[in-house]
Amino acid sequence: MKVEAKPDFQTSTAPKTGADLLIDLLINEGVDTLFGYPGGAVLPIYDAIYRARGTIKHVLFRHEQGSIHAAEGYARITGKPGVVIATSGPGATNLVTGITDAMMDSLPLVIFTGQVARGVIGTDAFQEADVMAITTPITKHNYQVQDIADLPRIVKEAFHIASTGRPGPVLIDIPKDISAGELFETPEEGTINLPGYQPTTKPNPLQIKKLADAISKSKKPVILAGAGILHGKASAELTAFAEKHKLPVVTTLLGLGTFPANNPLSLGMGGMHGTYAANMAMYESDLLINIGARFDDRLTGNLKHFSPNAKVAHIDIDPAEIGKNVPTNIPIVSDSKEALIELMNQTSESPENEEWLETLSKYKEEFPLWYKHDPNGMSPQWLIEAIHKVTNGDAVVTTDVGQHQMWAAQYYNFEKPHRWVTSGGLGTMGFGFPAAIGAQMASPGSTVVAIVGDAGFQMTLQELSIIYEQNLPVKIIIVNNGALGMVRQWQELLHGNRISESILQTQPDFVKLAEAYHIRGLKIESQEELITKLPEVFAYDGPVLMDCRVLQQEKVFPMIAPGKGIHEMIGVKPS
Ligand SMILES: Cc1ncc(C[n+]2csc(CCOP(=O)(O)OP(=O)(O)O)c2C)c(N)n1
Repeated sequence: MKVEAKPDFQTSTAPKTGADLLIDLLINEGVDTLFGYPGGAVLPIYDAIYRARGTIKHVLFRHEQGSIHAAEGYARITGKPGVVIATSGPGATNLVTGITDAMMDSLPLVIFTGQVARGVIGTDAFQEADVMAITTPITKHNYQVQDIADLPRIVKEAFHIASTGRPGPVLIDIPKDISAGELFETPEEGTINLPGYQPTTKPNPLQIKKLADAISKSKKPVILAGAGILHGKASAELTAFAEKHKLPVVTTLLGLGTFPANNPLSLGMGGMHGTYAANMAMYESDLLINIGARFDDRLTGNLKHFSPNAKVAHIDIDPAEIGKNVPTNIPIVSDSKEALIELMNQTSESPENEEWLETLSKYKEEFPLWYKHDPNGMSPQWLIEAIHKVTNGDAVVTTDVGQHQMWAAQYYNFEKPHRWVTSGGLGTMGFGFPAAIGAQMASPGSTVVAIVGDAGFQMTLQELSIIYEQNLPVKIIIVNNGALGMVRQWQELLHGNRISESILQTQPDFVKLAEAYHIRGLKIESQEELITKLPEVFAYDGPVLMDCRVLQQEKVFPMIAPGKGIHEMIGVKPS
């Protein structure tokens, strides 16, 4: 049953409040959608949202965590800040995982939390939590509004900080007496006053020259492309640059799609479950050019063995990233697009690297990604390939965290940027499905597929309500192996096969569950069934949940075990 809101708009004679001012400021910032959940401390804001109906859309999620992951999906697709509202105390603390996730993956968010009235802050008032202390380490910046006159400036600064430099989450905590307070005069328009915040976007020409020289002298160059390429909208420049000088490209997990997977220069993803060619390229390289990646440990493996012979160049808009994990010879603080354009202008000579390219081609040919086909069951890797085929590789794919995430990364073959939405840094189960909601809202014309694990989906599945309510045609593919698959894999390989608490002894009937939320549900148990149903599901103009039963024992290979170097992959070939 769909519940229609009553169109009983009031012509309010109530005085304008701090909350009304807030909504006006959001509209001025071009915000079209609010992802949120109400409660006592934000009631004045929700009253203002009610009065502003028709000018700004609010989507009522069923859990604050759902709302913030949706905002992350929206931000990943649009590049614009996702805007979240939650109440004080438990509403705010339910956002903590999403805020941390956005911080780790550099996603722009502006988050509004309600706070108890100024006079009772610090008294353990009802639903009080010290949100400023809790979120200081997980936000790019946070504010607590102490004076309504500051609100216009704070909102302006928050959007600016969230979306410039290295993007990230910014939180604004608003005490209830401020949002409920009557506005006797309209505060002055906000102006940004941030003398200490001046992100460097243009590269130093001398450093660019150094890198250009290093490229022309290199015999074994390799580019590592991270999500900084997405933030700089620099995929076209990256492709042009790599092609011009025949530079092979490895992408990070979050950088998938920044360089087309089918380009002959693409080595695929590097890191723990990356390709052999990508990892050996980084291991053997004499010049590693990192553009917008943060050298996280899942990518580098044991740092002692990471690119031991390479001169390292690192282009990043965040100076704090450079030299943080890997000693860097050529540091370049810059926006990725600006740096690539400058490099293009300055690099006249290409490296003599034919031998290197041949070696890498051999690695690609000899050690491709592999899996065994089992005629009696459905391989999860095959399932991903089938989704790729039916969507022509053009869908927006969101995932949870676990084996299915790695198979999606390995087998969806991303050709274009802004099609891949995953939780890379924090590795948050429960991310994929609500992120798909935000991605679909951001891009109504796109095919959006949420590829989720049977465990992770159960962490945020309550948002099934939203896809029905908002009529979002998200396709949910549950890669159902009856287990916490990735945990099981590690227990099998690294903990003597002691399968401790990683098998899901009972499962809901996912099809009935979908139906309970008014959407179509299908159970798929064989390849044949999938082949017949998949085109139908993707042709259907509405949400569908597919519970796909895959082989439980299947493992993600190849793999770098914890503590090992990138050249020590296991499972590179079928055993
Ligand atoms: C919130 C959260 N809790 C725990 C983990 C640890 N963890 C990583 S993968 C995984 C198993 C995921 O199982 P499932 O969602 O079924 O996906 P699969 O690995 O089977 O594809 C777990 C428990 C996590 N990443 N996030």
